Formats: sequence, structure tokens, C-alpha cells
Amino acid sequence: MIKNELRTLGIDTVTDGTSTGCKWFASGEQIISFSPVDGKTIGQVTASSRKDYNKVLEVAETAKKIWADIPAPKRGEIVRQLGDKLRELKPVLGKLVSYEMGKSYQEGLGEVQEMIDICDFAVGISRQLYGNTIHSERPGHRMYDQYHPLGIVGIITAFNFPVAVWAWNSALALICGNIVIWKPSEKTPLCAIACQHILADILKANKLPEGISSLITGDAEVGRWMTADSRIPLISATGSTRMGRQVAMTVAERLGKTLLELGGNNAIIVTPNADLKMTIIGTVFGAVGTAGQRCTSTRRLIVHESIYDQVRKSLIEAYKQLKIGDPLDTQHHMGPLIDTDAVQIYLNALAKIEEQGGKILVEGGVLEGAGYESGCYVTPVIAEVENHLDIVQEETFAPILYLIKYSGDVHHAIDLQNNVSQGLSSAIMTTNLREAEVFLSQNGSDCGIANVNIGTSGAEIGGAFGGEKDTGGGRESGSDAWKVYMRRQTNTINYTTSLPLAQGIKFDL
Ligand code: UN1
Repeated sequence: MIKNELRTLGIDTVTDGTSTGCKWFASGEQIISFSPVDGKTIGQVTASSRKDYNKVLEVAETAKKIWADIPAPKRGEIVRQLGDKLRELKPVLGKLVSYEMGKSYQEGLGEVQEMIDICDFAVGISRQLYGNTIHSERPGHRMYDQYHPLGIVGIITAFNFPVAVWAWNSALALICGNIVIWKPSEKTPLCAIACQHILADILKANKLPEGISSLITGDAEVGRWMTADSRIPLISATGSTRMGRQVAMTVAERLGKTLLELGGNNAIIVTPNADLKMTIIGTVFGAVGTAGQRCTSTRRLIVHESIYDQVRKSLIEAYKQLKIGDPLDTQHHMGPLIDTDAVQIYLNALAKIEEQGGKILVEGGVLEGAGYESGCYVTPVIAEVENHLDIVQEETFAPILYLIKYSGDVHHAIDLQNNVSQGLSSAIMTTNLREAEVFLSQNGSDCGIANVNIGTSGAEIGGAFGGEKDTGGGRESGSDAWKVYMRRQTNTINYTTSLPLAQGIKFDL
């Protein structure tokens, strides 16, 4: 189905999954890449063995010194070339993302656009790695802080954004002077291989050595090699809270740094002052986009009692219009879940909703018949629930939307919204300035992202992306997230002929 695209991206359907740049090798287990679109095998990848991993680290150790010595704007130039290449390959890579991961082609293109955007952003930042100048308390002294690269950045990514999250991390890590080692999800290895090829070709054309960007593939065990490895000062990991906790503990034990972007349980508050047309569009896209498999997907809709029945009715109507099927066919709003395990998790969640006293308003189910042979297509669900149910507290990576009623003023809705362990994205639909400002205030939303009259998903790369509490506290992509990829050094220079001590201490010999 995507033979031509694979050819354009330089991917063989039987391929090695370890690379230090242009060199490809691997001696581990076999990973099969299945498309959830039609259940067909796309390719077979040999995963990394411990021996392969050690080789990658050896090459990385040499490359990191060379790369760190290249001036930051010149490193930015490499990232600029990456952005240009991605512009050229956007339709091809977008299609592979759609076919291997199952999101709609539009969303596949959107994901590649995020890669392009972060490259542009990083190029600009490569000339703005500013530190502060500080006035010394001693005469004839100069003080400043400066940022240096950390060395090696390990990147662990999830299947749901199989290319963009690598780009957010790599573009910034690279301009900051780090080299990168990426372990993608074993569910989307070909997307990763495509990205590695694209960057490796650019590095080669610029006569840069092996090891500036490396790829390792495999299961959680391969991830553990990275997290336990003190040669990798920063691990940036995206995935479930359960996975993030493991990563955090292992990296903390060696006092390394982590950047964690974990689960969300994102809500939209709909107040009596909401624009209902915008609310319905924002909610439906947030809940069924990427088949509910974004960490920013809308999971809860917290609606004021005065408009509850109206919103419920409109949503049920909107869900009837949804077309589910091949994500490469632009008529369809929603494609499949990533695999049949994800389907099982969705079915278990539906059973739990009923067991725990929730009421299903829009029925779920697994689609069968022509076009649905992969067994990964499900229907999106709306359930009427109370916020405190155990199942509502969990992040189920599927198109299940919980409808929750609130009464009283906006503070009650905010309390419900904050009353989960996760803290990634949140939104309020209101045309009332007071409600919006209360939501954004210090005692308002406790999430890393808080939007007004926008849904919970689809953040722009220019803002720092991430969240609080069980979401892990990390920030990626825009704003000053680049600082996470660098170490800060404070420098004090004495240009006098005496040696005054700080704090006025006298120490005469
Ligand atoms: C994710 O699901 O891990 O805000 C990332 C969004 C996208 C990124 C989601 N820009 O929905």
C-alpha cells in the first residue's frame, strides 16, 4: 500500500533497527510492523541487542565532543536543512505515519508540520542561547552564567506521535550541542527509521561524523539500558504514567535528569456562557481525533446543569455523523486504534464504566466486515458518569468521552477538573471574561496547558508543552524548554591584582 513511499524514504521492508547515522546494523529480536489500517505487515525490523547498544554509545561518546565544538548557529543550520527536507517529504512521511500508526492522513500531515515548525523554532533559538550577566559584589569582577550542552540526550517516544515528539526533542537537543539517541515505540519502528534516514543523509552531506543522531529499537528492556546508563545525562520520555514512574526512578537513582511527558486526563469545562457550536466541534475533535490516542485527547466534558441536556443532545447528534474507516481516505473522521491490545483495553474500560455505575449514551463496539479486517476499528463512546469513578480517574487511550454535570459557579467545575491525578491539558468554553480569568488564575486549572475557547488537543509547538502531577512535570518544544537540554555554569572572573573574598571575609596571610 505504501511501497512507493517506503522507497522514497529509503526504507527496506526487511531492515536493521540500529543506526549511528549512515551505518545500520542490529543483532536483536525481530519486530514486525503491522498496519492497524488493514492488518498487513509493513516490514520487519531487527531490534538492538545489548552489544549493538554498546556500540552506539561508543560512537556517541566520540561524536559528542565534535558536535559540541561546532558553533550553535552552525548546528542550527543543520536543523534548518532538516526542516527543509521535511517540507519536501511531508506528504510521503505523513502517509507513512498514517499507515503505520493509524491516525488520519490530515493528522499525519499535521504531525510532520509540527516537525517542520520545531525545526524553524530551533534554528532561531540556536542564536539565542542566552545566559544572564550578573553584577558581582566584588570590585573588578565580572559574573555571568552560560549554557553548555549536556552531552548525550536519550529520547524515548510513544506510538501515538511517532515522528513529531522525536523532532521536538532532537531539534532542540541538537542546536543546544547534544547528540541524540532515540528509542521509538516498537509499534511504529518504520516511522523512526524514516526519520533517522532523513537526518543521517543531511549529516553525511555536511561531512559530519557518525553518532550525532542514533537510533536503537526494541522493547522496554532496551529503554532500561538507556535509563540506567549514567553516560546519558538526560532522558526525555513520553508515554504512560506507569512507564514514566519507572524511568524517573531509574534515572533518579543515578542522579540523572528527566524530561517526562506522561498521561493526561484532559477536561473541557462548558459554562452557561459557552458558544455551543464551538464547544461541540472542539469536543468532538478532542475526543475522537487520533482515535482518542493523544495525550491531550479530551476525556472529560464538565457541563453546567443549565445547558447539560442541550449539550448532550448535540453531542449525540454529532457522533452520529462520524465516519470511521481507512484513515488515508479523507472522508473518514476516525481511523483504527493502534492494535488489538488497545481494542481490549477499550472494551475493558467500557465494561468498567457500567460496573461502576456509569451510563453509556453512545454505544461502543468493535467494527467488523469489509474495511475493518484489522480488528482495530472501534466506535467512539459517550458515557454519563460522575468524576470520582475509578475508571474516570484513569487515562484510557481510546475514544471514550465522559460527560459530567456540574452545578453552581465555575469554581465547582474547576474543582472537578483538577480532581484527577493527571495535569496535562484543560480548557474552558465561555464568553464570560470573569469565568475565563478564574480558570486561568493561580487557583484555577492545575494543568500545564489551560485554554480558553479551544479544545484540549492540538497545542502549537511555540509554547512549552507538558503538564503537572502524574503528567510528570516536563516541558518540551517551545518557550524556554531548550534550557532543559543544557547545563548552566556560573562564571566569575577577577580582573584585579588582589583577591577579595565574597561575603566580606578577610583571609590575610
Ligand atoms: C502527544 O499526544 O503526546 O497538542 C502529543 C497536541 C499535539 C501533541 C500531542 N500537538 O495534541
